[in-house]
Amino acid sequence: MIFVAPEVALLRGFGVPTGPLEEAVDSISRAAPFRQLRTPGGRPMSAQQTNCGDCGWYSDSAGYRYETFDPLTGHPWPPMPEAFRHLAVDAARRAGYAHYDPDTCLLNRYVDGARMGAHRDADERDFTQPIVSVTLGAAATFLWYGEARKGSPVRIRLEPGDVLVWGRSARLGYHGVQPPEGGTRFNLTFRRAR
Ligand code: MD6
Ligand code: FE
Repeated sequence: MIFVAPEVALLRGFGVPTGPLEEAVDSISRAAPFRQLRTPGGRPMSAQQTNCGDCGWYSDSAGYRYETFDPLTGHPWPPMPEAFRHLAVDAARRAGYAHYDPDTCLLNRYVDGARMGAHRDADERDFTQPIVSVTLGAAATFLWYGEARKGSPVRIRLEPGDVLVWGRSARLGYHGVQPPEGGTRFNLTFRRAR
């Protein structure tokens, strides 16, 4: 494990082999399809999203929030697969968080030029638990800005199976991701939301 910034841990290849994780993504997306959400301001996001777990991150004109039921299907989000939970809990433990208990996983799908602009993950109630983020599919460059949205970010090239864990002083840091380097990239983002 290396720290790419204070309290931002990179675990290279921690999610390898990625095949079982990718199969779980497939199965989740059959029950809760990837869809393009809109920002509260009405602009479509370029990445596509779905969720698994007890609640799911959602965005539309009503704002950013967590929903217990998938607004698209009216059903609860698919349960978090045990392989997901194990990976997230193990990665968090390795990074120094002994009691991680995520209740949701946001799945992002990036095709073509899809990217994620600088933002921070601030819609959760519990900022004492870290975020665990897993890259699957194509590689992409992740940008860590830290406390302010401006300035030149730390650039981290993430390959399939790479895992990032951040929390404590970094929990509300600004970050973004560039488009995938050919092909489709998936990202799993685990949080304790409620
Ligand atoms: C991505 N990730 O890697 C986008 N957020 O595709 C995120 O926005 C993110 O990786 C919070 C924590 C970890 C992340
Ligand atoms: Fe984020």
